[in-house]
Amino acid sequence: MKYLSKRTTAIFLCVAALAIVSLWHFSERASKAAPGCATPSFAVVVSPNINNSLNALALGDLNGDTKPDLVVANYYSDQVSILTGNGAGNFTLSSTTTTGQRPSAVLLGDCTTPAQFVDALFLNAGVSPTDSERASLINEFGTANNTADTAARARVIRRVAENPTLAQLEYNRAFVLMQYFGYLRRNPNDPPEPGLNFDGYNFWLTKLNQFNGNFVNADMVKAFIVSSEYRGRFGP
Ligand SMILES: [Ca+2]
Repeated sequence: MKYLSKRTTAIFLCVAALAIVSLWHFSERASKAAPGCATPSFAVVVSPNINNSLNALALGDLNGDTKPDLVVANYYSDQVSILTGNGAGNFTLSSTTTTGQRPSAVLLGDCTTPAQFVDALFLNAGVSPTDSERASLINEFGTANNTADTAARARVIRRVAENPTLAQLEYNRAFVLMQYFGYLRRNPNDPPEPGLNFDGYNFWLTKLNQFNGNFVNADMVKAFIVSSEYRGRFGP
């Protein structure tokens, strides 16, 4: 028993000595920078909560601002998250999408076809193109099956923006808004607008669209001129 006690004490002392030497050695190494480098310093640059068990990530510019963004797969959350980079090493959580069970890898690539690109533009514009117009715009990309050709994208965007139907719709929206600014000197949803919403604006916009922008036939300007609100601006 006495022998075992001495042996245990000896082993303990040896382990303690090794630990002290290792700690001293590690601290010496840790405090030294690599040749030509500043003193090592690390700070957390990814602060958003990206959920449970980050299992894979990929770096790429997802929003076209030339600054790298991150896509991460959260294994146990069954989610994929996008973190937008500011170009200085900081990332902000911008969106999270639920996936199937246990996403374990992410891969980046341009998967938008010319047809999808053209359809999305018209959808956002609220305009339905003719078949020939749609085909003509898709043909801007030639035989490519993606939208990597930035010059073709620019041409398509310009042609959609110059679509006569879209131009008329935007003109009508601005025209109705001008009635509120010019005759009533207020926003469409400001008092004394009933409900303080855009119901009145939308009513006149719908009517102007129905008359293809002909404000005379739509009785629109006339309605503003004879309104008690407009006439009340000049007297009781
Ligand atoms: Ca970016």
